[in-house]
Amino acid sequence: MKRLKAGLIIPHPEDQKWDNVWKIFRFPNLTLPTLAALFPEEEWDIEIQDELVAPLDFTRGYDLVLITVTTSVAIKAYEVARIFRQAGAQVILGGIHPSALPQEAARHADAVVIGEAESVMSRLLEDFKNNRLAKFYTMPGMADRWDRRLPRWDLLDPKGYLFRESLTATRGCNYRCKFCSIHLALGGGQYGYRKKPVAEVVAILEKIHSPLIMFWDDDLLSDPRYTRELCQALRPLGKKWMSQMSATYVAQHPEMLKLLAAGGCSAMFMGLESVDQESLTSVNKQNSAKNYETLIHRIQAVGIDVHAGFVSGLDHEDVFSFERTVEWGNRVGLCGAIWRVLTPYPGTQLFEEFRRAGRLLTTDWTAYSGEHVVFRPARMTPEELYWGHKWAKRQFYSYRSIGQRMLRRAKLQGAGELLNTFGTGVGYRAMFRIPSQERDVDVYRDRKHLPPQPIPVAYRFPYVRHSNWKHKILNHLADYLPVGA
Ligand code: B12
Ligand code: SF4
Repeated sequence: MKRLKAGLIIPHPEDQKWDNVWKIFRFPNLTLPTLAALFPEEEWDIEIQDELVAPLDFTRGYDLVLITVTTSVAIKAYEVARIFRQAGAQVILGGIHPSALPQEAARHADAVVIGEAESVMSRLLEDFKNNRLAKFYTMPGMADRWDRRLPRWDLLDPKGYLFRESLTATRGCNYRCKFCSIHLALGGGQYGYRKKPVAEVVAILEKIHSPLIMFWDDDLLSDPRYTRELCQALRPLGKKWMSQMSATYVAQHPEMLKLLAAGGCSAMFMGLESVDQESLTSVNKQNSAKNYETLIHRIQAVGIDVHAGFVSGLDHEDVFSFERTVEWGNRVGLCGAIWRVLTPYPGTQLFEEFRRAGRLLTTDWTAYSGEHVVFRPARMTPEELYWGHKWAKRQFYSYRSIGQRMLRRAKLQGAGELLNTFGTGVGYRAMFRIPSQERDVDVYRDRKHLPPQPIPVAYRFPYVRHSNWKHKILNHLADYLPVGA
C-alpha cells in the first residue's frame, strides 16, 4: 500500500515572531510532536513545520495537513490552509481557537477537531483513508491518558531549538481565571485537571538525554500532593527543568519551594498579572498581591529563577500602573518578566463580558497577540494602554533597570546572579526587540498626543526575502553554548 504523507504545521504571523531572535529563546513546540505520535508509523510519513524556525514550504506534496491554531495565528492559519488545499492536500484545523469557534474554522478546512486529539485521531485517519472525512470531530471526553507513545520530538528541526524535549505531567488547572482560555475553549467548558502517574513521567524523563527539560503544564501546583511526589521521584534523575506554576499555593506553603528546588526546578513562569489586588480579584485570580514580595524572595532564596507574567490593562489599572509595576519588579529583583496586554480570547468569560458590555474594539484575531489593545479599557484610552505597555517593557528592559536588578539579586543570592540577571535581561531585550521597536513614545510625556496603535500584519506571501545575517551569527554562536547554560 502507498505510504501517505502528512504535514504538521504551526504558523506564526510576521509581527509575532517575538521569540525567533535567538535560538536559545525559542521554546520547543509540544503540540505537533504529540499529534505526530498519534499517526500509525507503518502507514504515514510525517513532517513538522514550525514557522518560527523556517518559512513554510508548500511544495512538500502532503496528502493531509494538520494545522494547530491559537487565536492570534488564526487569520494566517486560514491563509496557510488555503494554499495547502490549493496544492492538493486535505486540511484539518484544531487547537484552542477552532475548539472555541468551530464554525468559523470550518469555513477554511476540510475538517475541524474540537478538543483534544487523542480520542478522535484514529477515527479521523480512518475516515481520511476512506475518503469520508466528517466536517467536525468532537472529543467525547477529556483524555485521561496521553503520551502513550512518546511525542515525536525527533521530528522537530534539531537546529531550530536549543533543546527539543518538552512534555506535560498534568493537563488543565484547578483555578478559573476569567481571561484564561483553557477551560471554556478546549472542549466547551471542560478541560479539567488531570495527572500522569508519577512513574510514567519518570520513565519518560529517563529516555530523554537532554539535561534540561520543559514541562508545559498549565499549573504544576494544582495538586500539591502530586507535585511533592513528582519532585521526590525526579530528584535522583538530576535533571534541571522549568515549568509554569500559580503563585497561589506556594505563597501559603513555602516549604514546597525546597522540594521543587531539590527535584530539579531551576526556573518557573508565574502569572502574577498585577501588583494591584482589586485588579486580581476582578479577573478571579486567586493570588494575594500583598504576599508577592515575600513569595519572590522565598523563591529566590532556594535558587529558583522567577519569570513573572504581567498583563496590562485590568479594570482597576490606570496609566500610572505601568510605572508602579516596573518599579516593583526592579525593587524585588525579578529575574525576568513577560508583559502582555490583557486580551479577551474567544471562549473565555472575559470575552463574553466585554462583548456584552460593547467593549470589544475588534475581532481581527491577529491583534489578539497580547501586543495590541482589542477592548476599551476602563481607566485609560486604548492608546494610553498600548503605549503605556510598550513603555513599561522598555523601562523594565532598559540597561538601568537590568543593572538595578543585578545588584538587588546579587545582594540576596550572591555574585553569580550578576551574570545570570544580565544575560536574562539582554536576552529578553532581544526577544522583545526592545532596541528596534516602533517609535519611542513616552506615555507620560506624550500623553496628550499619542499616535494610534499600528494595525497588525497577519501574513505576507510570497515570503519577503531579507538578509538576516545578524540572526544567523547569533544562532550559530548559540550552538556552542552548553545545553542548560
Ligand atoms: C506552551 C505554550 C506556549 C509556548 C509555545 C511554545 C511553542 N514553541 O509551541 C509559548 C510560551 C511560546 C507560548 C506563547 C504564547 N501563548 Co501560549 N500556551 C502554551 C500552553 C501552556 C501549552 C500548549 C501545549 O503545548 N500544550 C500541550 C499540547 C499537547 O496540547 P495542545 O496544544 O492543547 O494540543 C492538544 C489539543 O488542543 C489538540 N490540538 C491542538 N492543535 C491541534 C491541531 C489539530 C489539527 C488537531 C487534530 C488537534 C489539535 O490536540 C492536542 C493533543 O490533545 C497553552 C495552554 C494550554 N493548556 O493549551 C498556552 C496557550 C495556548 N497560549 C496562549 C497564548 C495567549 C499565548 C500567547 C499569545 C501569549 C502572548 N500574549 O504572548 C503567545 C503566542 C503564541 C502563538 N503565536 O501561538 C493561550 C491561547 C489562547 C488562545 N485562544 O489563543 C493558551 C491557551 C494559554 C491560556 N491560558 O489561555 N505559549
Ligand atoms: S492559574 Fe493560569 S492556567 Fe490556571 S486558570 Fe489561571 S491563568 Fe489559567
